[in-house]
Amino acid sequence: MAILDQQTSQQLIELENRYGAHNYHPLPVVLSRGEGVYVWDVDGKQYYDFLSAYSAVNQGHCHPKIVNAMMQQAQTLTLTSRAFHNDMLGKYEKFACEFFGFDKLLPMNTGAEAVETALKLCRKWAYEVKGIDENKAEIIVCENNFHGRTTTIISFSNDPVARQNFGPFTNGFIKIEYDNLNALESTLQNNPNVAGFLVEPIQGEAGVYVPSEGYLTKAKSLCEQYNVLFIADEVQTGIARTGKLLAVNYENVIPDILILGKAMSGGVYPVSAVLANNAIMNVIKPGNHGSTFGGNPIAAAVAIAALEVVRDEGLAENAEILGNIFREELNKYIETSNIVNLVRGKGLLNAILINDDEESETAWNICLALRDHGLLAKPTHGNIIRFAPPLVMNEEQLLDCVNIIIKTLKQFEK
Ligand code: IF1
Repeated sequence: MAILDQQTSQQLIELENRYGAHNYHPLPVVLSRGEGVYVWDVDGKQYYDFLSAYSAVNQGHCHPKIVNAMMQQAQTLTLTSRAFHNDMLGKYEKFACEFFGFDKLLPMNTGAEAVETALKLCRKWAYEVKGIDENKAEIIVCENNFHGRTTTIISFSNDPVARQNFGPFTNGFIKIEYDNLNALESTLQNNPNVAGFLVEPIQGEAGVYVPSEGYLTKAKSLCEQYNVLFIADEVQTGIARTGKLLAVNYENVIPDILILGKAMSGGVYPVSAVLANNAIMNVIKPGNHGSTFGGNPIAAAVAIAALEVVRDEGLAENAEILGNIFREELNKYIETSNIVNLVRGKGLLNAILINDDEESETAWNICLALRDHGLLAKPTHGNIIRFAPPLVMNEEQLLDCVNIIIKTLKQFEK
């Protein structure tokens, strides 16, 4: 039988089990098509996508403008490597630098690569500009962070499943409690070799933890006071997801280093980037860093189109309005619910806390029931379910989803 013949969900899941590494535990649904806020499984059943590929599909599945940009470029010039110039990279770098307000951009592909790039940039700046002794630089990170899956990045994770048996780990990181300014200040006071502070403006994977009002402002101010770089990981919170172009915009904080990924391409192609001003980015010289696909012509064309969609379709404004409606409706239900403790988030990055312990299967079972009711979501940790639909959703669709979610949750009321 030709491998691409129509196969059932179960047959396709079995192919993955047999031939694919078991590094995920997906919800049992096999998708074959996506358009806007909808995805369809191999049996033609339609779902609202309430995960958006972990906030990579902010512009909606298969956005025509972005797909067309990719198709046009793919028929023209796909990859030159950086051994030569090409006619797309400079245009993209200029467009993105002006879009986010920075002097320079270093193009990469995945979020983790961009985080690694930011760490290298921060360390190099620390040795060559701040004057820290070589190999002594420390970077402050937060407990319960998620910044990717490379060996260096998991070196400063405290998720045992992400770390177990992957040592030895990379040194040079100090962990502090998230949303704790005293911890940040005392660490800065007692560690003269701190080069940077790497932080998620909202901790996504940890369970959509929104820090206290003013945390980012004060943290940036402490970084300035101690000549330490404020590094914002906006791979998940960026590109309009939280109701502003960047989550740091809620406090008018300008990071020294900005990390972007995911929706930088609308989920059409791997595109990530690190942005900084010349005083920092100019420490990078030829041969210091790179990647075969970083800044390739397709990535450049796709990223310009994806960012134009965010701007032209007012996705940040839409996310802010719909996010407020979403939390308002969920909070009304929570007043009388015994299965949901709270809803939290900003814009269309939200999560609910299920009234059961972390080890229970309740959140998972709720997601299975949501799937049966035509909405796809997945727990982050144990008893927390993240809700993050594409930002192109309209109010009617959102309220339809709220009804599906509440109807489903009521089935689990104790
Ligand atoms: C998985 C969630 C996890 C990220 C932030 C960097 C990266 C991510 C703030 C790395 C990636 C993805 C990775 C994916 C699941 C998803 C995720 F929070 F979004 F849900 F894991 F925490 N910084 N997040 O969120 O970007 O290399 O993946 O392009 O690894 O399971 P990447």
